[in-house]
Amino acid sequence: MPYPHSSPLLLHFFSLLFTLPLTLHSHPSFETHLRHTPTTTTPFFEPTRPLPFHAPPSCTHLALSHNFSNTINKPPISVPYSPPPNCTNWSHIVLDFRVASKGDQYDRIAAVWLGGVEILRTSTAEPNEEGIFWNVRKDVSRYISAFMVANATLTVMLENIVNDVYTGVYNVNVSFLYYNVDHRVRLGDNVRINRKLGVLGGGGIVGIGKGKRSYNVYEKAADLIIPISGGVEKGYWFRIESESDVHYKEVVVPLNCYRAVVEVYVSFHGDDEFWYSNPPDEYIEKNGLVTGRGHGAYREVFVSIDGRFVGSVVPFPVIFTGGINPLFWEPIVGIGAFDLPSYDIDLSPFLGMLLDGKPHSIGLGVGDSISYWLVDANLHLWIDHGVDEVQAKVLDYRYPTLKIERKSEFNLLDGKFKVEAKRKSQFVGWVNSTLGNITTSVSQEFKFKNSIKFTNNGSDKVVEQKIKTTAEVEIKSDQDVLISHATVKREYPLDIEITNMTGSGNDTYIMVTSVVHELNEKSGLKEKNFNVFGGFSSHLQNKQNSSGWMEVKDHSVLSGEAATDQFYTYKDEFGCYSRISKAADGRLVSDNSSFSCASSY
Ligand SMILES: *[C@@H]1O[C@H](CO)[C@@H](O)[C@H](O)[C@H]1NC(C)=O
Ligand SMILES: *[C@@H]1O[C@H](CO)[C@@H](O)[C@H](O)[C@H]1NC(C)=O
Ligand SMILES: *[C@@H]1O[C@H](CO)[C@@H](O)[C@H](O)[C@H]1NC(C)=O
Ligand SMILES: *[C@@H]1O[C@H](CO)[C@@H](O)[C@H](O)[C@H]1NC(C)=O
Ligand SMILES: *[C@@H]1O[C@H](CO)[C@@H](O)[C@H](O)[C@H]1NC(C)=O
Ligand SMILES: *[C@@H]1O[C@H](CO)[C@@H](O)[C@H](O)[C@H]1NC(C)=O
Ligand SMILES: *[C@@H]1O[C@H](CO)[C@@H](O)[C@H](O)[C@H]1NC(C)=O
Ligand SMILES: *[C@@H]1O[C@H](CO)[C@@H](O)[C@H](O)[C@H]1NC(C)=O
Ligand SMILES: *[C@@H]1O[C@H](CO)[C@@H](O)[C@H](O)[C@H]1NC(C)=O
Ligand SMILES: *[C@@H]1O[C@H](CO)[C@@H](O)[C@H](O)[C@H]1NC(C)=O
Ligand SMILES: *[C@@H]1O[C@H](CO)[C@@H](O)[C@H](O)[C@H]1NC(C)=O
Ligand SMILES: CC(=O)N[C@H]1CO[C@H](CO)[C@@H](O)[C@@H]1O
Repeated sequence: MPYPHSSPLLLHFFSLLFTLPLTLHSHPSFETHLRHTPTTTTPFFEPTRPLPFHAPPSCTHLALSHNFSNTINKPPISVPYSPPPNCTNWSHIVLDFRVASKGDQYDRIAAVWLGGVEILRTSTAEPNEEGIFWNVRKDVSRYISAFMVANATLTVMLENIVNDVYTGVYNVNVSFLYYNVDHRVRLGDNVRINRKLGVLGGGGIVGIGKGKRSYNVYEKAADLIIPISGGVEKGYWFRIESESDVHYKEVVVPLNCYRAVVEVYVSFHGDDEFWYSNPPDEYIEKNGLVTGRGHGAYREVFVSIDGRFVGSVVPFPVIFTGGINPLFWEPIVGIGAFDLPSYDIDLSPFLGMLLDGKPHSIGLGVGDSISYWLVDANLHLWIDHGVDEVQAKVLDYRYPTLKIERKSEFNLLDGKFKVEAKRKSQFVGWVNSTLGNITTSVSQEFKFKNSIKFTNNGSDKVVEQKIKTTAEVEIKSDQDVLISHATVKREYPLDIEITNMTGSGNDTYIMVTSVVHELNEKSGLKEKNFNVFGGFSSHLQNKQNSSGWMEVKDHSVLSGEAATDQFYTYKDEFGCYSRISKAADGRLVSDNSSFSCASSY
């Protein structure tokens, strides 16, 4: 049975089939999609694990409530923020982002900042005439220093267009839930060096389990967070239009800082929304195609200090709710669509460059990019309160070269394109603080493989991509004794297939599509405290597969059938959680979760 629609399904989409003409010039800021879905009372959601707070919050505070109507080209919405006056008993904070919308609307990108520090990057689902709603919860305890600033400003950017055609207004509420967490399981103050590479989308708290109160014992939130971002007028994020469009922020790092981590937030839009499916420019030129979606399929977000490369990120390819086949993403949205991952890079080896009391320029750019990327970062700093100054020095800086190989083979519209890239870097530096003289070695490596195949005169397409990243942070004392060793390995396989056929109607065609998408992460940490080694490890497997078809006329979907299955498993020392969610034709078919993984996965 084709997708049942009470009202005519009018769904405008922009698939990664780049041969579609671009008509988005009237929407300069968005790459999004319009659609009407059948009645559903199920909230939209991104399947993930529950937050590890079992008791109700000490207090809840509605911090911002706004209807995002015709907000295009306007500054974001800002309100003053201060902690609720008589709510003192809390140690952790959860952000609750709640949205309701009704009407016709594209999907939109949005972000939340506190004092310019980004605390959530999210995107919207596309509403229908009956109205839809959802909420996103994220543990934001790692930003606690931003919450302690007196008279902070809370800012939400969500550029939307409302006119005769697009009627959907986004009603957004931002609330904070303050939790008082039992610290018994924390190694707490005995842990002299608390380091952990960021957990993707996990907000730093990793313990879960039925009736358990277990928390990430290794993560101590930063004492100070400096935003690496632009002015508030256009949202704090930098809008990056090309590979040469690097944005800089001058920062002065306190002289008693002993640890630094930069956290990068990123999303891709416009001609780069589907960057992983973009063919080389040569193919577009030789075939005389009118599309901006080119420049090959490789992208790398990089961070620099005073013009020196200090780290990079090949991002997880988040698919927004209008992407590839919009029918896939209701009510289950794509992995990361409601809570985009951020990426941590340990900059402690570079403190020797930063600790001179002078401004230094932190740069953000996207290698090989075309218009446009929204990128900003938070510089998390840990302060030694025992001294006014610490000493630091960079011991090893070698500019890491990128190995990249591109193969391109095509005849008219059919062809095959391959990119393989690899970068490995290692940086070493010491910091002499009241914690001792600590040497930090940070190594990062990624391997990137992408293949795009066009057949059937360019109308069928297969994309296969694999990203593997490894980050390691090793900390040694001045006696060359290993104090801590942290590793995070990630893998993001993505397979997309699109077949295009002549449709049944006048000027219609049918696209049969499938997507298999994964975000896998293994992290491990070994720490030595008073000659006792402690450890922690976690393993996340998050896989979505979707298949279906849609009948299309111009950019509108007329009918279709679509299903998405998601398998989520997370394991660590404290327990295991698994969740299997299935949706078909806009309805949630099943959603089963369990704290005993063996039985369900
Ligand atoms: C948003 O719009 C709804 C419906 O028009 C209205 O009831 C509500 O008061 C508005 N909220 C705000 C914060 O303006
Ligand atoms: C907070 O304090 C104010 C004034 O002291 C009081 O009126 C209010 O009831 C208190 N709220 C809570 C939740 O205790
Ligand atoms: C704060 O939390 C602690 C621990 O849960 C509790 O013992 C204490 O009574 C709380 N204080 C207030 C003022 O709520
Ligand atoms: C936001 O809060 C207002 C006031 O409490 C409420 O009327 C509205 O339904 C809320 N919106 C959402 C999306 O939760
Ligand atoms: C916070 O802002 C209020 C009102 O603008 C002002 O009266 C108060 O002094 C400010 N507090 C601080 C600590 O800046
Ligand atoms: C740095 O090292 C020296 C010699 O090892 C030591 O005397 C000094 O106290 C240390 N400085 C700080 C800030 O800890
Ligand atoms: C800290 O350790 C490094 C590496 O062992 C050494 O080169 C440096 O001189 C030490 N710094 C101080 C202040 O002791
Ligand atoms: C291939 O596509 C091009 C452009 O759409 C068209 O001109 C040509 O006739 C097509 N060739 C075949 C064999 O269908
Ligand atoms: C799909 O094929 C039809 C002809 O059957 C063609 O008109 C249309 O442009 C193709 N669409 C895409 C996205 O390649
Ligand atoms: C197909 O569409 C064209 C233009 O929209 C129209 O002139 C023609 O009558 C239509 N044919 C049929 C069979 O509906
Ligand atoms: C997802 O993959 C599984 C295993 O290959 C398969 O049984 C299932 O039908 C797929 N689901 C969708 C919606 O494609
Ligand atoms: C194995 C199991 O628990 N299956 C359940 C999954 O959820 C659906 C409804 O959401 C139930 O009908 C199944 O029994």
